[in-house]
Amino acid sequence: MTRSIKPAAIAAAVLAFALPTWQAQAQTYVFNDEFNGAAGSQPDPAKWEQQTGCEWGGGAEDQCYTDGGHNAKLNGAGQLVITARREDYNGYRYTSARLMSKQSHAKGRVQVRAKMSGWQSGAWPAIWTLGQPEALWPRHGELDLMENGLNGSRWRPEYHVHTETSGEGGEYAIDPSQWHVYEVRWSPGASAKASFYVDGRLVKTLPYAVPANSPSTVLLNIAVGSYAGTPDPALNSTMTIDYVRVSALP
Ligand SMILES: [Ca+2]
Repeated sequence: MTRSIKPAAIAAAVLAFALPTWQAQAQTYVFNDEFNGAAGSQPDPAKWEQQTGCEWGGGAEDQCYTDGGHNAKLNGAGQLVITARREDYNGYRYTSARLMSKQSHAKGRVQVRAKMSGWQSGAWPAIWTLGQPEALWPRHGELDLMENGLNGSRWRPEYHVHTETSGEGGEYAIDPSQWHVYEVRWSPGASAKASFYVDGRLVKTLPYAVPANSPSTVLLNIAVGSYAGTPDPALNSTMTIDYVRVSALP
């Protein structure tokens, strides 16, 4: 017997083919920064909190984070540049910057186009999200779209999830000193998952079990030392970011 197909099903199938969900929604962002602005200007204060201070990673990290355009500024070519460098500052030997988005989102898709300068010991650049409230970490989750510098003598960009039950992750097979789009799509809940992409290519889907109310902020920073090793005495490491775009998931 031949199975009949209802016209409505055909129409739905054609529509789904004609309008891939992600392409159809790609133009609408719930949060984004293209980093357009004058060379030397600061990141938009309406969008980013510049987190400052010198006691990070339980005191294991070697940087002070500054604001005021000292270590994070626009380059006038539509990009944000974060620089970690050797510099005496408040009794510390390195300065850097850490930006956290002022908006948080309970689910969605984060895309960040970025590139890094060459590997140096002690440089720990990261593009990530943090489930709020942060004080309960890792209960509300962390998603590392790109974390680098944790593996010794060369760049090996990685992705990870961090929850109460998982710290899984892996490596991207790419050269992070070239431009790449790092992406994660996630939703909350006990059986939720997070999918990591690079340049639009699915790399891995991992469990991401966090409470339903775990809105995530986006973070951009270069830490120094700690898990990234003894800092290079001449450290001067940059992460250049073309855009941060957050889209809603259906
Ligand atoms: Ca841009």
